Amino acid sequence: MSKTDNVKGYESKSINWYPGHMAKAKRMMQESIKLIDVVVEILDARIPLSSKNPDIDELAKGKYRVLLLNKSDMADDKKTAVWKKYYEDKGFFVSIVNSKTGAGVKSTTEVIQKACREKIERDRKKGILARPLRAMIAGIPNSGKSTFINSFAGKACTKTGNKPGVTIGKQWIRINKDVELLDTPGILWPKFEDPKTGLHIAFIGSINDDILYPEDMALELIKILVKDYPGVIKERYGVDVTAEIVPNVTNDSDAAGRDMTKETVTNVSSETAVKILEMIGQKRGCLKKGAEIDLEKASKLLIDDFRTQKLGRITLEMPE
Ligand SMILES: Nc1nc2c(ncn2[C@@H]2O[C@H](COP(=O)(O)OP(=O)(O)O)[C@@H](O)[C@H]2O)c(=O)[nH]1
Ligand SMILES: [Mg+2]
Repeated sequence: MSKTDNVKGYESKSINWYPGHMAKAKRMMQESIKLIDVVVEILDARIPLSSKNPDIDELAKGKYRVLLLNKSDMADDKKTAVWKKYYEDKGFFVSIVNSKTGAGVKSTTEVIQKACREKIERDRKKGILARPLRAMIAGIPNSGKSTFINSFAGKACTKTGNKPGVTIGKQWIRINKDVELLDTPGILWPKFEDPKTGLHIAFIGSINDDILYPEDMALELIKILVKDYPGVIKERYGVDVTAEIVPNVTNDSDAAGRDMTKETVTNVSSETAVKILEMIGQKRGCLKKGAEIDLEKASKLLIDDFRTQKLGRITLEMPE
């Protein structure tokens, strides 16, 4: 039995995550979408791919689209800039924000106006008096919808209340003379097409951890860290990752005798990841009775360190 066999598979637990209230949330969005000009989707800048729900492209057909790369304070600035460009190239209007401090939040008004400039122009030509643009915030759980709305609306905001004849039961928050927000954000459930999406979404706390095994999450995190942030594991845990990998490389050099260092480091095997996890566990004294390393405990420690930013600012995904 290989070491990886001890690590329970993702597949075995990937079934029951889908929440029953998904249909209701989707219905709410379908109803609300008729009332709005622009959908502002909030992404977690640490996972700009996994936190974006492709369903919304269908739901928001014909609407202007803004993407906010939120929690930018927790993500890697350079990578956030790459993602911004990536989505702009796809036609989205993109803004980098930190809803917690408010950085970049106010300027969302301008981004919304830019996204809606066709409509603004059209109305002006028709001589229609400009009314505030109507926006709906959408995003997966824990992406920061409530935090963003509170920051964007600020203290001075007033709920405009029901608009007779138009939006019975819907509350609007007047942000300023240019923008109104629907006060109920659209909740989208993450798409789980790739098993990695499930793991990445779990890292940011969008789904209940009980659904996944911490070992699976830790191994995925280790693979990413070794590949993209090689110094972090050494710095935090005193585990020299290269020492663990380079010997394999020397043995693994391909038939043509090429140096495989790069290939190996960009694609760490699960075996190696388990070895690194064990070393982290050892360094941190995560032991079971009989001095066996407690991989679950080590995994939780690593995940917790990621979530509390003890590993620094880390972006888990890059465009393909
Ligand atoms: N560091 C940081 N934390 C944030 C940011 N935005 C939201 N949060 C935190 O993320 C968690 C989820 O935010 P919340 O607004 O409740 O997400 P919602 O489920 O989409 O409404 C909370 O603990 C927030 O304090 C941000 O820009 N930076
Ligand atoms: Mg909320």
